[in-house]
Amino acid sequence: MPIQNKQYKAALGLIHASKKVLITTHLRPDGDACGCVRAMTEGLRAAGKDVRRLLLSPLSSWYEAMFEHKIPVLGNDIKKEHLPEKFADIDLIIIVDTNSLVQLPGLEDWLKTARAAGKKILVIDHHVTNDGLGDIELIDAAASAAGEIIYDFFKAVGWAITPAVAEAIFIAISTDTGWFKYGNADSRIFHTAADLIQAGAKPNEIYRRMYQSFTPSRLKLMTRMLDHLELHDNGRIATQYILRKDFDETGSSGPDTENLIDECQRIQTVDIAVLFVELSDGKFRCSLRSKGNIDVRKVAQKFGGGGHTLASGVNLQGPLDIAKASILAEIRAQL
Ligand SMILES: [Mn+2]
Repeated sequence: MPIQNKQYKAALGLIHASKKVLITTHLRPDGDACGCVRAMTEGLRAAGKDVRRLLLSPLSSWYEAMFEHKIPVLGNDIKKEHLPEKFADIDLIIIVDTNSLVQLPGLEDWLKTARAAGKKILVIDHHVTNDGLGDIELIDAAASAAGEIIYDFFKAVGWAITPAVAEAIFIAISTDTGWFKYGNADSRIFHTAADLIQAGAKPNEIYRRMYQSFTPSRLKLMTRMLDHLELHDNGRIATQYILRKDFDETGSSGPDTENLIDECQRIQTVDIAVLFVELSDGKFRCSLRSKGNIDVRKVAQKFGGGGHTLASGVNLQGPLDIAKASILAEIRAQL
């Protein structure tokens, strides 16, 4: 159901009632997450709010440039046990692009105590998976990106779409639609994109920064992944993996895996793409993509993960062979 105008007004009421706002987003922030954090920062500062931000994992280099200075990362720059004192004076927490505790590791306890202490939480999200974390939630599962909801929010409450806001939201919507080529790239997103270009977003510059900014290490990591490509079920399912040693030997790191899963979808027969990335704790991050014939969220959900119909993810225990067999079995059950 589309978000009602009165919900936007209620969210604005929460913002007006606060002075110091903390914005955060999910683990492994993507373009949508970063674009939302940036756009909300701009809007809130223009509204006279004191804005602070916290990330749950480091940004990839191509998103770092979106922010005027480095945003602290939980675990690296701020210890979990210091959250209460660090953010004691925050009165509003805004969570963008997720509403799930599994996507906010390290924040669970603090969110609970913060809420009990009277801090308010505003959630802006477009995922179906939902822990109901907010006092007010702007949730639109039909939105292709959380940035789309942020755009509607700005319009509904009369906040200015400055060139900086336009750029941030354009990054959010373009990256979450795979540069307007996934199944979620509907007419609404193209209308929004047109408005944002009108407001100052420069697609060619953004494209270069987001998609033509590989380091040689990242390209080498991609070739490793492609070397590990296997096709199953007459080419309908593609599996790939990246191990810790692939990162070490190519000089790349976790954020470099972003979007690499899409490469194998160039193969005509491939309907479902799966990428396993070995994590530092020995588990595997399994990402799933579908061209549309199967709902990969259902596959991820079977193992406790979540996401969207065409893009989902879940963390699995190793070893890789077992993880792969379980995922393949579940995909076949869904087909
Ligand atoms: Mn998103």
